[in-house]
Amino acid sequence: MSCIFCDIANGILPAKIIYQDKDIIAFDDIHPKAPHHKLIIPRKHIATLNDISIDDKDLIANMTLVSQKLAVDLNIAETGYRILINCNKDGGQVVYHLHLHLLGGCKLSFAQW
Ligand code: DGP
Repeated sequence: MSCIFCDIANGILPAKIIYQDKDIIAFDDIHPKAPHHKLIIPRKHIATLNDISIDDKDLIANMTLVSQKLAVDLNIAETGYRILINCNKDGGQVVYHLHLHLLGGCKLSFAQW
């Protein structure tokens, strides 16, 4: 099955990539909900948060560390930011490739998630 984020990770679809390593890639969200809205994804296809296992613990930890690094790079670490993962329909997940949202650059409301 085709996956937009696999295509971005594989260079098939364009994206404004701001970070990459052998396991993780980060890029601008196409529909930003804040002045800074980045997506951090694993290169390997994991559909939802329900699908991670203990074998993915380093990957998930490293995705969190990438978000921290990006917050510093974007100069929003001190003012503040939010990271979140939507899971399945009621969680608001639209793209079924695990991704961590990094939002910042303004005072975030709860509804802004
Ligand atoms: P979620 O609702 O958690 O599944 O968030 C999916 C996000 O992915 C949403 O904020 C918009 C973003 N998005 C969807 N398609 C594309 C795309 O083709 N390129 C980029 N850069 N972002 C996308």
